[in-house]
Amino acid sequence: MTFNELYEEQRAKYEALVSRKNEKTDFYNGIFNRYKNPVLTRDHAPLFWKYDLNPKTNPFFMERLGINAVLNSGALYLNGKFYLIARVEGADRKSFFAVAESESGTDGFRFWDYPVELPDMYPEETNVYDMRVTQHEDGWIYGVFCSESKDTSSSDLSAAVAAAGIVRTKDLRTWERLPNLKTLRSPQQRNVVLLPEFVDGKYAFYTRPMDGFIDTGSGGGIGFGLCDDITNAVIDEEKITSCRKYHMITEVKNGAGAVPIKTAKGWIHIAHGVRNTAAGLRYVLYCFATDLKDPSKVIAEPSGMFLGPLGGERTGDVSNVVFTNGAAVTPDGTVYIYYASSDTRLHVATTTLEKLTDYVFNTPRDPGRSVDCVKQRCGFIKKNLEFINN
Ligand code: M1P
Repeated sequence: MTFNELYEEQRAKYEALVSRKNEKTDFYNGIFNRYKNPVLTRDHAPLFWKYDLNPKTNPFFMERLGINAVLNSGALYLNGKFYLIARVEGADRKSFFAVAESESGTDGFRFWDYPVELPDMYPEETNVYDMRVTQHEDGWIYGVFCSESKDTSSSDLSAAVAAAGIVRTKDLRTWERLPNLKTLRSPQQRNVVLLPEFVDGKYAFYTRPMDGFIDTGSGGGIGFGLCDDITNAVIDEEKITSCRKYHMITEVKNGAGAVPIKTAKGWIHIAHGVRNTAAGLRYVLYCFATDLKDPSKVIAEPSGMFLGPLGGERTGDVSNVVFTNGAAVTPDGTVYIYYASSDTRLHVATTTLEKLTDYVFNTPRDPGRSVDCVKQRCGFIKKNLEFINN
C-alpha cells in the first residue's frame, strides 16, 4: 500500500470511531446507566499526534510518537457543550492533558488539535495527571492535578513525590500556573479537589494526606482544608471527612473524585475506595455527601461501592480499577459521570440529580460487620416479603 493509502485507511478508521453513536447497555441497578462504548480511548488521539504525515520523513507511515492510554478526565458542561480534560499517556509513560469536546456527552468526543501546554514552573516535575476541573464562584476555572517528581532523598529509582499542582483558565486554552498546594501537616498529596464555593470566605480543598507516594500510611482518608490565597495556597489543618476503615471498600486508601455536586441536601461526592486482594489493589467508586454549611462533615455514606469494574473494564494496564475525577451536570439535572477503567480508557455513566440524591441519602450505611450486615439484609427481606404478601 502507498503512504497515502495507509493514511486514508487509518483516517477512515479514526473517523468511524469518533463519529460512532453510543447507546446504553442493558445493565440495570436503577441508580445509573452504563454505555456500550468508551467515550475516549487511545485510538481517539488524532493521527497527527502520532504519525509524521510527511512521506519523505516517514516513508513507512510509522507511528513516531505513540499514545498508550486515555483515562482519568476532568469534566465540564459549558455553554451547551461537554468538555473533558483527559489524562493522555504517551507510549513514553509521560501523561499530559488534552481537551476533548462533544455535543452529546456520551459520544462524538474529539480532541482539540493541541494538548494543553502547562507553564513549566517546577523543573523537577516529571509527570502530571488526573486533573479535577472546578468552575469556581470567583470566576476562574481551576485545574488541580497530581504533580509528580522523583524523590531525590531515596536511592530507589522508582521513589516519587506527589503534590497538588494548580492552574487556572477562563477558556481552557490559556492556562496560568499557580504554585503547588502546600499542606503543612502532610508530606504528599494526590486526588486533591477544589470546591466550587468559598467556605468562610476561603478556598476549600478536599485533600488526600499521604505519608508516601503509594501508601497513604497514617493518612486517615479524604481530608478537608481551607486556604486564604489560592495564588499561594497553604493548608495547615486537614480534617478527615470520609474515613478509611478496616474491611470496607476504602481499607487501603480512598480519594476524592469528581468535583462535588451541589444538591439541596448536601454536596454529593463520587470518590474512589481501594482494597487489597491476592490479585493486587482493587479500585471502585463510592459516594458520600457532606454538609452544605460545613463541607468537612459527612452526612450520608451509602454502604459499599457505587460502581465497580465490570466485564471488559476489569482488564487493562492496571487491571481491576475504576477511577473518576470528573462529572458534568446539565441544566435538566442529568449527571454524566466519566470514569476510566483499568487505567486504559474512559467511559461514561449517566444518572440524574434526583436519583443520585435518593441513592446517597436513602441507601443504608455499611454496618461494618458480617453479623450486622446479615441482620440489615434480613430486616430488608422481611419488609419486602411482608409488603409483597399483603
Ligand atoms: O492506578 C489506579 C490509580 O492510582 C492512583 O490513585 P491513588 O492515588 O488513589 O492510588 C492514581 O495514580 C490514578 O491515576 C490511578 O488511576
